[in-house]
Amino acid sequence: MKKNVVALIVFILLTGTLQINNVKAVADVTNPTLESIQVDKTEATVGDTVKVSVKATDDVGISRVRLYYKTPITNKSVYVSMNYNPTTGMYEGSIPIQSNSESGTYKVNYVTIYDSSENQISVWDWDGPDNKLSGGEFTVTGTTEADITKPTLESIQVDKSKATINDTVKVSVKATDDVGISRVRLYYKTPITNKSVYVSMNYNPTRGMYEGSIPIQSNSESGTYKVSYVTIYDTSENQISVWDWDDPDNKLSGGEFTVTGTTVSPNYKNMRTFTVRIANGRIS
Ligand SMILES: [Ca+2]
Ligand SMILES: [Ca+2]
Repeated sequence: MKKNVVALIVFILLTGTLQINNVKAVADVTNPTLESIQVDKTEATVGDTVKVSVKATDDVGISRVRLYYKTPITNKSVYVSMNYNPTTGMYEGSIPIQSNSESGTYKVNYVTIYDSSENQISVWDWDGPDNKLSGGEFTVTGTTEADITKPTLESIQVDKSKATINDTVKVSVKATDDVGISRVRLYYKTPITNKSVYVSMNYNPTRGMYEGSIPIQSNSESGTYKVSYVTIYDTSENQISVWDWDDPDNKLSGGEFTVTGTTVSPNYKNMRTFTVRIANGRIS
């Protein structure tokens, strides 16, 4: 019994010492280096796959590489998943060219390289001409079905312009796109404290509109709620935002509604808040 305890203590001491030495031995404070980026073809068309390879070095070891391209027309950032190929000693990714891929020259937007201690280095396309990213360029031709047109906000409407406690205001957004809308994000601004409130919007196929609900509760701020901004995305991640301060056609005003009868009136602004602390069942 006693022997076992001694053995355990010796074990703990030994492993503790070993761990400390181990940490000291592998402390890695040096960032990795990007050596080069290359593609297996500089011209591509529908049905091709462009293989991109990143060579990186580190004093200890590379753990992963994150690579983003920029599309030639809409300048969207596109993530390319990179995996280590032990045969070539490089990180490799594939970019399939489809009929709806944008035509033109694809350039690397940025690459981030991590070593095994999470030290990292990022190289950006604006880092200058010697940034080593140009090796990743390739040009796509012969694709004609890319969606490069942003969606349009047609209108916003509410089912009631006046509301009180226990009402639910239903807000509807009509949006169009040459291909298709994927989602709508809508934010209201509260009348007193000007807080931005997100309203979840879901597509109603019967009405062809995105719809959301705003329940009015006793503690809702009273006054006029206005749309702060709406962002509409198409199925190719093209997006348009309409803001309350940049709405020349006054399309957001259709979303306005006024709340009365709730306890949070304009005087609420002037109320003081304080915290009551309860300890051992007594207010302290
Ligand atoms: Ca390192
Ligand atoms: Ca579109």
